[in-house]
Amino acid sequence: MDRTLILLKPDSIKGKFCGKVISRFEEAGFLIRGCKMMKLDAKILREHYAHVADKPFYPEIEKFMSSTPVLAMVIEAENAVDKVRDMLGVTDSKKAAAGTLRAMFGTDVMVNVAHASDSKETAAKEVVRFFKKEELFEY
Ligand code: FUP
Repeated sequence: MDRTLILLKPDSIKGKFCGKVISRFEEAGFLIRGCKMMKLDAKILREHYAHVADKPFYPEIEKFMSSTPVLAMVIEAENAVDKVRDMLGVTDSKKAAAGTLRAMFGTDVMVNVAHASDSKETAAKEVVRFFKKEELFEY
């Protein structure tokens, strides 16, 4: 079983479709291991988006991602990273395949429903970045 980090972005919060997204993960067999609301500051965003922090669009990402709290989750299933990314669709919501979460709820490349870790290695780092050990649950 693998874990992956999800951040339900401000468009999910403002659009009130967090529940629908979480339902899809649960229906697909994922277990919720951790879940909390967080206001992301510039420091954690710069760390999380280090791979794009020098891009011209980065200030917009920082502004958007701190415009409301996000819902951070750690969810678990077999092959969790690939499964979640398949369910979300590609980064650009406008290009996301029909039936994916971004095709259904997303707007564009930045306003795209949720972040999900892009590899098992990244997931391990991202889970630690956003969750303390005692915030994750075995049951
Ligand atoms: P993802 O793995 O889907 O989060 O996407 P990336 O790592 O490629 O992008 C990181 C963040 O930058 C995403 F929130 C999307 C955003 N982005 C833009 O806003 N504009 C771009 O041209 C590319 C990415």
